[in-house]
Amino acid sequence: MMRKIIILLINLGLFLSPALALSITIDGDLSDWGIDSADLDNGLNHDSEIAWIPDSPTADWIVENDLDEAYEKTWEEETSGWNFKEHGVHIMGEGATYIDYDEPLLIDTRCGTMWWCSNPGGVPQPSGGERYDVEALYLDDDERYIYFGILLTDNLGALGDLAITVNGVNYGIVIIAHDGLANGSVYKNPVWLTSTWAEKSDGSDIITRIDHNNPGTIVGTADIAIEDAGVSDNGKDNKIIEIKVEKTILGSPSTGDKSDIGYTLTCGNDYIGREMTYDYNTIPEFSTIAIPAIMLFVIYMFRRK
Ligand SMILES: [Ca+2]
Ligand SMILES: [Ca+2]
Ligand SMILES: [Ca+2]
Ligand SMILES: [Ca+2]
Repeated sequence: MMRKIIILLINLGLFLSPALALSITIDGDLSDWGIDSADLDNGLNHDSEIAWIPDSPTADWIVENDLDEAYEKTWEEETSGWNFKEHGVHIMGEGATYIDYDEPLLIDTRCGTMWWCSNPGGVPQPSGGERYDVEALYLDDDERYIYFGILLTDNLGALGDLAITVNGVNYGIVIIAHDGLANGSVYKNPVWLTSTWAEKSDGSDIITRIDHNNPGTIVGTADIAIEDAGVSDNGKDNKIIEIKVEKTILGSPSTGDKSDIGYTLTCGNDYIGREMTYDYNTIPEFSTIAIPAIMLFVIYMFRRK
């Protein structure tokens, strides 16, 4: 009898333990994604494409460092003029497979297509120069968590919030505390602030931060670390933002479900985003496992009598 109870408890314990967990530590370092500081230097300053490839075959990612080679110049804040800027790697992939990515233009909404507009055809990203460059976004999941890694120029005063749409439901994660919203807070159905000067090339809004007056419903807290990347490019130091959030907070997406992920600074001078695919089913809540297990145990004890 006692032996059978122990076997039952061991089986329950095995069932509860995550079979597939990524070994990612939220410490503001992307070495555990397979991208160390030497890779970052090669990727940012020597235009290496392979330097950006993460270890995990299920990681979805996008890199858009500096100016896309399709464009000759972008608006530089420091000179208040249209200047040539370094061209950089523009690719997106899953695991080690990747394709070229064309970074779209921004539309300057202050002037539309008027002749005096800063650029009637659109403004290449990052508008304002390297100071606003958001360079890479990495996404991955295991059975319990979703993980995010973002590389960008050190611009802590202007960090936006992370937008995630899971199966049609929108969530926002507060990246750095602002306007009474605590960092790490996850809100469901928030109203978003938008760029005051630009929109996307398809005319849609560039969303920046959760509107603290209409943040939606708080549904949980994410782990966030923001640290120096240890590398600079075009004379500006870079930061890494690393985030981990429980899938149950985001509606428990299943294998094959998709999410739109987007990130930008408060100005919207450079947005980064892509669709990610979930590769693992979410581990159910404890109660959904424990209750059937307890019922089985009760039935077992009843039949012994
Ligand atoms: Ca890490
Ligand atoms: Ca850059
Ligand atoms: Ca940079
Ligand atoms: Ca961009």
